[in-house]
This record gives sequence, structure tokens and C-alpha cells, in this order.
Amino acid sequence: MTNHWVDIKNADVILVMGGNSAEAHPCGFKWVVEAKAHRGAKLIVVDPRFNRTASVADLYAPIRTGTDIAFLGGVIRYLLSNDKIQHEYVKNYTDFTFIVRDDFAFSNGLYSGYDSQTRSYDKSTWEYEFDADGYVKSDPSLRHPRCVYQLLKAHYSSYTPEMVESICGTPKEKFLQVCEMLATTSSPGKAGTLLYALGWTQHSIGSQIVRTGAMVQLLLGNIGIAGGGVNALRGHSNIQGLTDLGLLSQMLPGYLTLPNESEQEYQKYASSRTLKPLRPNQLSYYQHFPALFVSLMKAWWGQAATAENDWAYSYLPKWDKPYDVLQVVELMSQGKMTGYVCQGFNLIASVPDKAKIIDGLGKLKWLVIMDPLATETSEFWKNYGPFNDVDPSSIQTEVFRLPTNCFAEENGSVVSSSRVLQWHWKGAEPPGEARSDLDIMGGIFTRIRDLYRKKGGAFPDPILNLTWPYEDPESPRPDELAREYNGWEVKAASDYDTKKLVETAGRQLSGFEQLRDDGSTASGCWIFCGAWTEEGNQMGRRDNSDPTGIGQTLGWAWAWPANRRVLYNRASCDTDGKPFDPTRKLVQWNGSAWVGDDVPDYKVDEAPSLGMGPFVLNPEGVARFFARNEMNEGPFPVHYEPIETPLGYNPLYPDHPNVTNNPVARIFPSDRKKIGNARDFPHTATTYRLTEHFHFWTKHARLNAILQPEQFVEISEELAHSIGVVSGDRVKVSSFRGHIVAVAVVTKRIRTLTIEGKHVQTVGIPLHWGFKGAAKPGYLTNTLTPSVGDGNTQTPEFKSFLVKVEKA
Ligand SMILES: Nc1nc2c(c(=O)[nH]1)N[C@H]1C(S)=C(S)[C@@H](COP(=O)(O)OP(=O)(O)OC[C@H]3O[C@@H](n4cnc5c(=O)[nH]c(N)nc54)[C@H](O)[C@@H]3O)O[C@H]1N2
Ligand SMILES: Nc1nc2c(c(=O)[nH]1)N[C@H]1C(S)=C(S)[C@@H](COP(=O)(O)OP(=O)(O)OC[C@H]3O[C@@H](n4cnc5c(=O)[nH]c(N)nc54)[C@H](O)[C@@H]3O)O[C@H]1N2
Ligand SMILES: [Mo]
Repeated sequence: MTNHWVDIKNADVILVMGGNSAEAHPCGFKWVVEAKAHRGAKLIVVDPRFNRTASVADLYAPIRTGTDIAFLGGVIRYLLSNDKIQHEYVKNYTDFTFIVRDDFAFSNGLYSGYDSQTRSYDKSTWEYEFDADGYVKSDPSLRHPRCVYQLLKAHYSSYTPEMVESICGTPKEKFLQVCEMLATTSSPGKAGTLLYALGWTQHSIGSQIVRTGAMVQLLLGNIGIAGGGVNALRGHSNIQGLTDLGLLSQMLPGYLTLPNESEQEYQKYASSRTLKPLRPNQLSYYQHFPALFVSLMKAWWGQAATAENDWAYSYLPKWDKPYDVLQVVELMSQGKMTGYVCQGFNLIASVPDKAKIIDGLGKLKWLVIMDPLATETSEFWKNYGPFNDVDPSSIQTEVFRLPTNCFAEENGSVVSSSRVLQWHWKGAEPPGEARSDLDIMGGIFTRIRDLYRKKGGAFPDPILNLTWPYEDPESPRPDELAREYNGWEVKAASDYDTKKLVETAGRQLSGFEQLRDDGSTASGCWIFCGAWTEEGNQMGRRDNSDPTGIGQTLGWAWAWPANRRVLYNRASCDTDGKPFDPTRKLVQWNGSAWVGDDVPDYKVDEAPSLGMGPFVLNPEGVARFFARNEMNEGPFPVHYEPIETPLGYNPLYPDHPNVTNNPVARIFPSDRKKIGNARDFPHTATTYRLTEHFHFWTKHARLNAILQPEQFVEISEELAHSIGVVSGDRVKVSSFRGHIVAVAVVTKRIRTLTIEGKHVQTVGIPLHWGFKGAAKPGYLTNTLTPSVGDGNTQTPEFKSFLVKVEKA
């Protein structure tokens, strides 16, 4: 979230699109209810289903799954052509006036530089035009035909309300009502917020959907202000912490990136990430990249990381390809993996194309499961009748189960969607043989290190030299790890000779501005610097005072970065530093400093007259409509159909089959053979969650199993009628990958959509059932889903695929 949960109460308009927060985030949804009750805020829901959030909305608009870019592109066109944009904001705080290279091109659904063989782009033309000093050229009059504003206007000119209706199935009047309601927030005194989750991300074009939403918010001047923002409502309680700590195959902690195989030299790696300002007098925070990176390497490798060895740069793996779940399952199924450690993850339940995963797991030599429960994955080799129809005698994989505790049985921190790190304390001892994940990992690490010590190996240095300064090496404590991710002054090289981190390290740092690039500071995650200072554990603070009543509780726990609650908050003020809306003030310029109810996202003594932009991480200092070379599909999002499309063509480019779907979506050749078409599988399906269950684990708890005992699918009255089914009948739902059988719930909440003149049915499939637990055994929903991923994140396309529904 750019903003935070409590801040939602400051909004005048709330758009929930690509999420169902009343159902999946019921506690946080309380702030939507507060905004409605106390501010008269309007709630808009755009969703294929009239869901639980829609049931309390002021305005609901249906949409076909996977078509949100068409819808949002239509909103962009509406805002531009009806002059419903916040002029001062877009002109000064975005790239509106910047000029783009003249060899940048877009035609018939493709950008310049596409290679159909590799399904990727040469992005070199996706760039601004620079002057002799290396600064971006701009045209404040906005008349230059290649300024970002003009390109944006031209790009979305075909996204008319009629086109939106035809692609999305959203009636034109509904669509225009949504536009009008959103447009009210273009005035500087109004705030609109955007809440999204998987309905946007789990598509082959998901990241670009999110970007289009952000573009709408920029046009409206809604980013950086109280009651505004682009707010990803995250999933598992600590999934925000997972990405913050870089637990993705190409990431390092704090959103630093791991080198790829073309970056064998430290200088090459560092210089491409040390970003010089692209406009005069911009902060361009990543000018400090070496300080962040060197401090990380000092935290990891201590005295083995020196200026002479480029801070142990050679210890870092250099990636050849992303190792996301789709890739991992692909490698397993090709027989290229020996073993797999599955920690807090129910692979066969949560990843697409169950048959492919079972095949892959069966080719492993060993599988380690770390989980408090007996999951479907731990018993993938067992026959559970129709629900898991395998032959155990054909599977040789050795499965080890290591029972873990759960979060309530240990101390630690959890990062919420608000970026708030909140410490929690152990509530009970783990039962039976269960041990904490830290114990298990500590035990595995020390044993592997012993093996390297004894036997050497091709390159033992990264393992042998890893800093492991915990009092009990077999069992690092959460507070030791927290001090490490915060970071400390490196007193002397010899500090690392003893093993007690707490007593031997220098002073704890109080913020990332103290990090240096000369090896004299260490920090395991620069954005967390400030969480555990000399004053102690900031995450354990519990002061909920809120001086001005807008929810800025700076004394409650600790938020990254720098305890700031609203990112880009300098954008809440005009160019003179005066708040656009004095009733929802976050920060302001008092003549000599930036002060206010939030930690300024800016240099505190930087006078507004000097012209520094509020988007301080971007080298241009402003927010981007034109994404330059950041996104794999191109600088402005384009509507492409889901990989399994009920149409079979892209209504924007009907004569160009090469752009029916996202031209850079992730599809392995073996998976391409498993894509269904609308002739065999005429209905569009989507999958989602229910309040009463948490994924695949609460079905083990009897009370939850009583609340939602059995697998069901939701279908429209028209579809039910056409296949002769009434509520309570069983239906067989098939895709190209397999089938499930479940109870039909016939409902008005899912309606028949008219797309390009033809009727399209949406089938709603909750994901919670499986063959383990206290609920009635069921099929895994991911028996049906395609192994296809987003072009940037590789997130699977769980939210849009083709099925056929029949009476069972
Ligand atoms: N009770 C409970 N709460 C949970 C979870 C749980 O399992 N149980 N899981 C947690 C996790 S890990 C996550 S990631 C979050 C997920 O939170 P959400 O993303 O809110 O949850 P979902 O139910 O997957 O999907 C949200 C909505 O997206 C809609 N949708 C599907 N396709 C599209 C589309 O193309 N466009 C639009 N606009 N909408 C679409 C669906 O109809 C659904 O209403 O929930 C978290 N909260
Ligand atoms: N079709 C479809 N598929 C989806 C989705 C969808 O919307 N549609 N959503 C996707 C999303 S967003 C998510 S997040 C995934 C969820 O997929 P998973 O994360 O695989 O699902 P969970 O059931 O939450 O599995 C978490 C496991 O962690 C265990 N666990 C709990 N606490 C601890 C602990 O402290 N230590 C360890 N080691 N284990 C613990 C639980 O017992 C559980 O078995 O599913 C994805 N799959
Ligand atoms: Mo999730």
C-alpha cells in the first residue's frame, strides 16, 4: 500500500476493483465502512461477481474477467477528454511534459522492438529524449506531439465507452457512472483511494492492470495524499514481509535486485543501479545504491566482504532465469530437479495444473515438507479416489515431514499491507515434536556448513564465510535477526571473530540515511533500518495516539521506510508546499522545513522553490505514465485477451492474431499444448476465496469445516437453465487440464455478459477444498487452471480461463 489501512477512512471515493475486501480483508474493510459512515464516502465495486463487497457498495459494475485494462483505459480516456484531471498535479508531479524519442512506436498492438521468436522486446526505443546535459527534454505547453501527455491521449483514444461495453460487458451507462464518480476526486479537495488484490494480479497481463490503475490515480492527483493511494491489499499476514526481505528468486532484501548472468562484474552491476538524476536538482535516491548494497554484504559476509573483493560480490548467485513456481514445476516435470524443500506452502493445492505438479513431484528423489499440518502436498503420492487418482507404487519420491509450529507459538515481526512491522510475542509452546522454522533452518545450515568444512567443494566460501553470529547457532532468535536486518555500525573487523552479535556489534543504526558505502555499516534490509535502534524494538511500540484524528498513529509499531505512513506525501502539497487539502494535512513547508503528521517523504530542509519532485526514488523526480523500459509489455498498458479467451481474438486488433493475448506472457512450450478454446470450453471461469476459510488449512479446523463444509461452484441462472441444473445439483466442471465435480449454487450474483454481441457465462470457483482435513473431501481447484504467467511477475493466470459446465 502507498497508504495504510486506517487512512482509508479519509477517502471520499473508494474503488474496489480486482479484490473483494469485505470477504478477504474483513478487518481492514472496517475502514471502508468508517469512511462511508463518517464522511459519506462512495464505494464503487467493479467485479465479475456481485460479491460481498458489492453488497454494501453505492455503485456496482460487472466486468468480464481479464478485461480491466480496457475498462481503466476507458476511464483514462474519459478523464482526459472531459478535463477531469488535477492539472497542477499532473503537470508538476508526473512526466506529462516529457518528450519521448522519435523512434518509439506503437502500431497494431505491438511496440517497437518486438521479436516473435523470443517473445520479448528490445526496449531501447522506449525512452525519453535527452538534452546535452543528460536531462530529459520537456515541453511545458504540452503541445509537442511526442510529449507523454499527447502520446497517452492518442494511446487510449480508441478505448471509448462503446468499446468498453463490447470488451468488458459492462453496460455503457454503468461505466459512465463509475467514471463520473471517480472524476469527482480530480478536485484538490477530494480524495479517492484504490483497493485491489488478486482480481488484478492473477492474469497474464496482471502487472499492467495494476499500472493502469495507478495511472488513473495520478490523473486524479490521488497519490501521496491522505485518503488516496494505490493500495495492494496483501494476502498471508506476512506476505508483505516476504517481498520486503527479497524472498523472490531475482530479488535481494529491500527491493534491491540480484545480478543476472551478464553482470559478472561488480562495477557493471552497481553502475546500472546507481541512478543519476534525469532532471535538474532531483534527489534520485538510488544514487545511494552502493551504500545500501555494501551494507547488505557486510551484514551477510562480515569481514569477508572487503573493498578489495568488491564486497564479496562473487558470492552472490547470478541468475539465468527466474525461478518462480511455474519454472520450478516445469523443471521438476522435465526431470531436472533432484529435491524440493516445501516450507509453509501447499504446492499441489496452490499452483496451476495439478496434474503437471503431481507428475513433477513424482520425478523428485526427495521432498521435504515443513508444515504444522498434513497437507495435500505431503500426501501427493497417496490415492484418494477421484480426488487424487494416483498409483503410489509408481512414485519413488522420498517424503520427509518436519512439523513446524505456527506464528502464535513464537516471537517475531509481521509486516502488514500498511508496511507496518508489528512485533508479536509467543502465546503458547508448540505441541508434540513441532519446532520453529528458525530452529529447523538453523539446524540444516550448521550441518551443511560442517559438510563444507569437512569436504570442501567447488566454492565453499559463501557458506563458510556467512556471518552467523547467533548465540545458539542451531537456533537463531527472532530478536537477533531483527537487530541484523536493522543494522549496526561496524566497530572493527574483529567484531566478527566472536559469535555474539548483540554484544560485539557497534551501535544499532537509527535510519537508512546513516548507511555508508565504505564497509563501516551493516544492514540486512535497508528499508527496515530504524526498526530496532539503540532505543530498542520500535516494532513493539503500542502508542495509538492520533493527534489530528486522521489515523497517523506514528507511535504504533513502526512502518518502513523511516516510519513514514503515506508514501510520496510531499505530493499532498502544491508547488509552494501548501497542502492541497488543509483538512487532511500530512506534511507542509513551514518556511524553513517540512513538518506535519507524517514523516516527510522528502529532504526535510529542501525549499519547494528549488523544484525537487515528490517521487524521490525516480531519477526524474516525478511519477511515470510512460513506464520507459520498466515493463516487459511496453510503456503504456494495452488490452490483451486472457490466454484462454472466450472470443479468440482481440476486439481492439481483430485482424492481428499475434496480439490476441499478451505477446510476452510466460508460457512454456509444453504448457502451450494445454490451452483450451471456446469451442470445447465455452465458459469463462474465475477462482477466489471465502471469508470462512483460509486457503487450504482451515478445512482442518472443525468449526470452519462446519461453516463451509463442501466444495461448490457459482453459476448464473441462465447457464443453470441451459444445462438443466438447479441449486444443489452436482456439476462437472472441465478444462483442458482436468475436471472437478462440485455442488452448483445457482445465483443472480453472477450475470450473463454480452461480449462482442455474444453471451458469455462466468463460472465462479472458490479454491478452498482438497482431500485432507475435516471438511468433506473435494477436488483441488487448481486441477483446472492453466500453467500460464504474467509477463513481468510470472504470477499464474488463476482468474481467467475456460471451462465447460455439465450436469454430473
Ligand atoms: N478469509 C480469507 N481471507 C483471505 C484469504 C483466504 O484464503 N481466506 N487469503 C488471503 C490471500 S493470500 C490473499 S492473496 C488475499 C486475496 O484477496 P482478494 O484478491 O480480494 O481475493 P479473491 O477472492 O482471490 O479475489 C477477489 C475478487 O476478484 C474478482 N475477480 C476475478 N477476476 C477479476 C477480473 O478480471 N477483474 C476484476 N476487477 N475482478 C476480478 C473475483 O470475483 C473476486 O471477487 O486474501 C487474503 N485473505
Ligand atoms: N486457483 C487459484 N489458486 C491460487 C490462488 C487463487 O486465487 N486461485 N491464490 C494464490 C495465492 S494468492 C496464494 S497466497 C496461494 C496460497 O497457497 P499456500 O501458501 O500454499 O496455501 P496455504 O494453505 O496458506 O499454505 C500455507 C501452509 O503453511 C502452513 N503454515 C502455517 N504457519 C506456518 C509456519 O509458521 N511455518 C510453516 N513452515 N508453515 C506454516 C499451513 O499449515 C499451510 O499448509 O494460493 C495461490 N493459488
Ligand atoms: Mo496470496
